[in-house]
Amino acid sequence: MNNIRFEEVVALFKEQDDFLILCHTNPDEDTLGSAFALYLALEKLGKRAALLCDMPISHRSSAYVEQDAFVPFGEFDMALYEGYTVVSVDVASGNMLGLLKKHFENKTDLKIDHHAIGEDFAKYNFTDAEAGACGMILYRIITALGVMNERIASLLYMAISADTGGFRYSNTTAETHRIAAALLEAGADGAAVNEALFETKSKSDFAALQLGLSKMRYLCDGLVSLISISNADKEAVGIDDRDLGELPSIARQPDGVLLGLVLKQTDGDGRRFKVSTRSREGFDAAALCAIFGGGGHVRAAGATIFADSIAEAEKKLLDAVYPMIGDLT
Ligand SMILES: [Mn+2]
Repeated sequence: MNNIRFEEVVALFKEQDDFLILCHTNPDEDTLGSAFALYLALEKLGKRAALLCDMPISHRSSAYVEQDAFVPFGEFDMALYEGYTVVSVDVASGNMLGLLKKHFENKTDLKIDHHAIGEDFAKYNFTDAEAGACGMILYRIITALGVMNERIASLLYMAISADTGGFRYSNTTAETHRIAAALLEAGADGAAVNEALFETKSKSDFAALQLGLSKMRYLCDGLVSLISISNADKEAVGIDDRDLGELPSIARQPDGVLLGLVLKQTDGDGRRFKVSTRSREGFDAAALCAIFGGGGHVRAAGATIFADSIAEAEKKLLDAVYPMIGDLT
């Protein structure tokens, strides 16, 4: 553990001049909103900042986050960022860095995160597991730096609203609402952010939804629901992994379901299966995912399972699920 205090985090941003900000792979609106808000805040302070992610930004964030502000990953040259202070946001582990892992695992200076379970891959770690979103931590840092504005406020509101499911999930606390209120007072366009996040879907989102619902099965007397999606399934309807982000919360929605599971084959050699979980009170999704070396939060977690077929990946997953469900019934 190499935790640093909040004051030291703020001092680091004041003292250093050049920053490289890292997002997690499969970027969601929390990592993107936090990173882009920090980028704008550092620019306002007269610092040099660069953004890096191994994948394009999510379409839900595209009204607020500029793809063009990111260093194109294919052109990334480590030599150009010598001496930069490397800061990761919303990244719990080296694996969450995705393709950035080979450059930055153990070469990140500061990790800013809110996942309860994670790895110390950075020189300094500032993790607040009480925060429902990394955006809440960035709100505190940017406020302390004195550079909040309307645009940054909307980005942080987006980060927080996304990770709390529009302030509906159990990670939503009084503090979440206090920070959201402060962001609205600072000029965040809350209604527009929430419309973009929750009331607007692309055609690909609907194709993913149709596919997901057609694949959903109930297990364990309806306590568990499972959506399994192969690469061939995705190809058949012309969608990719970025379109599937809503399915885990859909899997948890049926009344009586304690654990919603989405198992998807990911691109590459076809042996990697990503499991995304959402649970209701009484089931620890992070503990389930830890069995496979993954992690996350009690109600939302993820892991990667290696298998030769989707049937084998399902079996490995369910062999871990059944005893945990059995302990509850
Ligand atoms: Mn997050």
